[in-house]
Amino acid sequence: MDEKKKQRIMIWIAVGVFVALGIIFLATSGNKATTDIKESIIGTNTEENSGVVNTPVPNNAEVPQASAVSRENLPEGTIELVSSLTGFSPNSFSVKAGQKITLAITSKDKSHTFAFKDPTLASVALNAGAGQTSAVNFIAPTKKGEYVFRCDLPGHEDNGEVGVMTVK
Ligand SMILES: [Cu+2]
Repeated sequence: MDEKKKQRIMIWIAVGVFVALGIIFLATSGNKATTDIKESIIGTNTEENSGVVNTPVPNNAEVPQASAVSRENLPEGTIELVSSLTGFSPNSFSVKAGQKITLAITSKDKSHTFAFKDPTLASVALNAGAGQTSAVNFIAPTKKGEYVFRCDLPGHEDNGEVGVMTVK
């Protein structure tokens, strides 16, 4: 093999390595870009992308429409209750006075509602159809104590669909 041929082979090997490195670089940066896009679309669960709307405050007469949401999108720290014909699970939870709360109910069987008995919290109202999740944001009362909630559909409270929110 003469020197010229050797040189040509060396050049082709160099070009091959260069192209391979280029492909690896593009593939890696491409993956990173995809991840970035995914993260910007999906993100972490925050209030902004949860689909939960409305933040009624105590003594607010306006009853907002609770939003039907996907359970997976609920923001971190959401108080999640499962409603069924036999009751809420859990049937009690605690919040801090004046704290902003995201509350969600998921119905296991039939349609259910969530409503406080205390009229100052009349604006916090949820209803979820069978298998659905419904959520609302609200500001916890500044008055500490126990606030009874229940499903206000006929007969449901009598069947045990009742619970207590403690404001600490
Ligand atoms: Cu019910």
